[in-house]
Amino acid sequence: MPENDARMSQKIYSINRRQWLQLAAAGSGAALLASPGWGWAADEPAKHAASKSKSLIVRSEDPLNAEPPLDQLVANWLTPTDAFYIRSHGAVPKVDAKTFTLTVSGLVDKPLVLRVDELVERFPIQSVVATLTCAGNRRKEFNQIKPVGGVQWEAGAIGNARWKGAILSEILKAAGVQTGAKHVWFEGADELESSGHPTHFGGSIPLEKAMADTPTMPGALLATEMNDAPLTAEHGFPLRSVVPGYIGARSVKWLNRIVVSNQPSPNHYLADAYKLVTDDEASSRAAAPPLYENIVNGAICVPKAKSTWTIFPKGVRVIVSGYALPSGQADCTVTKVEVSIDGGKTWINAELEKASAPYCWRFWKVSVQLDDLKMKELIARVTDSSGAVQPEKAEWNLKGYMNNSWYRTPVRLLPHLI
Ligand SMILES: Nc1nc2c(c(=O)[nH]1)N[C@H]1C(S)=C(S)[C@@H](COP(=O)(O)O)O[C@H]1N2
Ligand SMILES: [Mo]
Repeated sequence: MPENDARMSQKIYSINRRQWLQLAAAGSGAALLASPGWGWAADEPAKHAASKSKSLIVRSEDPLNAEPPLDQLVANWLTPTDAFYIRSHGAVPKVDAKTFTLTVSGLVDKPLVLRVDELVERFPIQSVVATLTCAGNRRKEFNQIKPVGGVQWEAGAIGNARWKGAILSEILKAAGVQTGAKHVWFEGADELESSGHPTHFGGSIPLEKAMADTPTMPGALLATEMNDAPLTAEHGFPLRSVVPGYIGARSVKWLNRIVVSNQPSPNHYLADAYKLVTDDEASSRAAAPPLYENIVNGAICVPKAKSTWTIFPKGVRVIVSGYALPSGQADCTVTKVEVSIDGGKTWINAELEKASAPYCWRFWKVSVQLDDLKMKELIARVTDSSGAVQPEKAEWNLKGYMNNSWYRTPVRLLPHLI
């Protein structure tokens, strides 16, 4: 197929079937990566690996939820795996990579059952950089308006990685999507409980998104690698979906089931959770649409916000830096980051670092002189190419999702002491 050939030339095959089998034979992802430099020893159980890593602040031990300190987060445009946030709803499932299979069923002519080595062997592979962020990133800041439950994320539930794997649309084409299909469901192998019933983590994306490949970016990827190494156990070994531009919850880890349907997934994490509601009524949840695309967002990472404030001497020059995330539509990029030291009355343009890439965050920095003894905070806001701007206040919601308010770092100035 000429069209396929053209696309294939863009792909990099870095892992072949034999290598995959060797990796699979070695055991879990964590064990594979238990080499010096990965931050933990080979004999430590994978589940505890990240909490032992110095790079992450653990927000909950069981299930493991952890985020990096903000100054570390902006140390690298490509987030090292051991500094990448971990968001799990349950324990990391025990999987045997040799026998682990992905099933593809539903509105398809030819249902598929694929081992991961077959997936890697049979379908075109692509390697892309995309930012993943949790819809609950910056949840903690909502407490200033009204308390919110859930993992108390600061602004570190975000990371930018290189993902490599099979292109979802190619697998769907091989299965033969039938007319009437509108959604692609994902389900993971982790065993969870919802309202007393056993369930799995899952969700879905519109078929249109699954098929929305460009030469440089797949609509979605079935990733086996993160940052040029097999996925670690916490990040979904041996297989996860990666949906560029969508909230992290749609990138399902330990992915073992795909269903093509005319309906969105009935899974709790799409049908009920991850919605913007202000009360706990089932009717409100049913009426609210599922969250899919990321919204424009950003945070100041240096200086790091403290629980009280950071103190500077009056007149000091400070370099303020952070990350900026564009909305999750195709081709949307960060176009402007502004910083205010007078409560949002006037704004100073920050310098944007690195060429902008679709579905990726962009770093920025600006040097400001702090002269006004009355100043209370550094504020930052991001604008993207769709014209979306971070609002002064995001709408409070019960679950604390999609907080993209102006980011505020409290500071206090001290007069010069002579
Ligand atoms: N199977 C499974 N997939 C999952 C989750 C989960 O708990 N189980 N958490 C989701 C959420 S809410 C987010 S934000 C991302 C986090 O991916 P990471 O842990 O690799 O950073 O995974 C998503 N995929
Ligand atoms: Mo998330």
